[in-house]
Amino acid sequence: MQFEQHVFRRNIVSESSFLAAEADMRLERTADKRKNESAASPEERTRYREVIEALIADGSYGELVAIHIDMSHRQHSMAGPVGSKRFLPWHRAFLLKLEQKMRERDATVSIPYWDWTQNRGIPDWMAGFMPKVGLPDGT
Ligand SMILES: [Cu+2]
Repeated sequence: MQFEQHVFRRNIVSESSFLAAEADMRLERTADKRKNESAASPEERTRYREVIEALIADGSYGELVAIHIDMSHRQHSMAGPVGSKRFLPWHRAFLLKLEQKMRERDATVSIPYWDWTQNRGIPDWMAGFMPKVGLPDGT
């Protein structure tokens, strides 16, 4: 019971600071509109991949991956109804955090959306993009 309370308290602190950062980013981005990935130019696609590779190289991407694989955030449906309700807002905040990191490298880059109702397959320009990501714990 004491352990559960500790974990619960830790999650509230870490998630509240994460979501507060997201709220700050949202204020900065209110005029932005996501672009369909199919409309991204070859240059935009190249910059996207290059920025991701740069974030992998400096460890930033791995830090975000470590947050995503931490299931104590209960951000997926496997956490039950709470996870289902948290899925979209949690991932929206997560992607804004990623995009902020990307823009520190290249202010013109953005994360496009993928309309899988029109294109069921992984977009061609991302299909072979599977770089190895190192996590902060060295794995
Ligand atoms: Cu997820």
